[in-house]
Amino acid sequence: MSDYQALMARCEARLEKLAEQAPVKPVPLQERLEAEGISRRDFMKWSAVTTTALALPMQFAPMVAKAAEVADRVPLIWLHMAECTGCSESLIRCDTPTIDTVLFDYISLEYHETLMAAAGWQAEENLEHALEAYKGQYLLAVEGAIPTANNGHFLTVGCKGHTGMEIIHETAANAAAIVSVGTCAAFGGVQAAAPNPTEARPVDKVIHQPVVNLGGCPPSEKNIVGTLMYFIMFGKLPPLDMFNRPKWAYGARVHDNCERRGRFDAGEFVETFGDKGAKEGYCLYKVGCKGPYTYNNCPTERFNHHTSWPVLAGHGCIGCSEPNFWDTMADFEKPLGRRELHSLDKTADFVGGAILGLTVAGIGAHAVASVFAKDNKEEGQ
Ligand code: FSX
Ligand code: SF4
Ligand code: F3S
Repeated sequence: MSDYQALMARCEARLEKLAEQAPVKPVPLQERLEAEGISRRDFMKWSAVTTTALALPMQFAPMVAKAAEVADRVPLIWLHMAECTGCSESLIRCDTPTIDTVLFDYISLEYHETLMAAAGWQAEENLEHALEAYKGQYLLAVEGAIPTANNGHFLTVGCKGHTGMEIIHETAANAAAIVSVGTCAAFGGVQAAAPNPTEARPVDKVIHQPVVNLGGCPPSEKNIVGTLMYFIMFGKLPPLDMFNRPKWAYGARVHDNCERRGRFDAGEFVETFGDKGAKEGYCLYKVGCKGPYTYNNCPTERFNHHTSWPVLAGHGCIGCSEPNFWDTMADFEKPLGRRELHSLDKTADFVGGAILGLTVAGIGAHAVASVFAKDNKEEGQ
């Protein structure tokens, strides 16, 4: 059996098993979508787009649809640690519901501090019940870093005053899979930026189980829902890169798919915000764009109903899906120059250094091209 056939068989068997379980939600997904004015045709289109985004062959599209329909059989526990809740906002903050947001509501969301109606003791009880009832089956999504200084007491959650460290250990113990949603949970984020007074750490440095890291401050709704879909379909973690990010979402540099890449190649750069080049949509490298060092699918998937992404809105990428970006990518409106990235990680050093070398060589050549372009223009004036 080829790898591809084995993957397909695994997916079919998993979906059949899930379909045999009693539905958790009283109203099937299809009816919910119809109630929101989303047609079957739109849903099938979404399945095809999600299949492509997940880097799966098109034959998987009906399985993506099927996985969405049985998504309510997969319990999801979503925790908030030290963070801003922008990751949840990225997913739910839409003026009209999309298939992704309806789906998020349709999944058996057992616990989510900012979305659930329960509060206080009731909320604590819900979490305890979910951990017991779905032992070994639930998907654990964590938003935010875990403060570890002072025995974790920089972060206590709920009326029992448990620390983030206690909660993460308890919930991770029997999770079927763990997803760090956003750069804070994945790499520490802003609270882990120097001097990191609370000694905030990423989830995978606090527990020992494997974790999928969804970089991005915040990650797009596509990267969050796509990862949930992958788990529903295959019951396992997707192929990951060196920072444990799913390759389907973080396999290419922002720079590789940027719509301004032609400008970069032509040596057409914005020199200062608001200049003529900015109005013409020139490349933002010289005003600090970190797209050449950043792995994410923002240019292709975008945010908020596929409306826009940072570079399209006119600001450079600040590298928000990379480890320690607050420290390594700043100043956000100046080019990095020859500074090394990820100085704590030798492999990353090499990769970052190699990318940087290529880019700087490219910039050198383009700078020459820019000078010629400028000279020609001046001569023609
Ligand atoms: Fe962090 Fe998510 Fe940035 Fe905020 O919670 S990744 S600060 S968008 O919300 O964790
Ligand atoms: Fe796009 Fe930034 Fe690369 Fe320029 S440097 S092409 S704006 S990603
Ligand atoms: Fe973040 Fe850069 Fe995308 S700043 S949102 S990775 S374009």
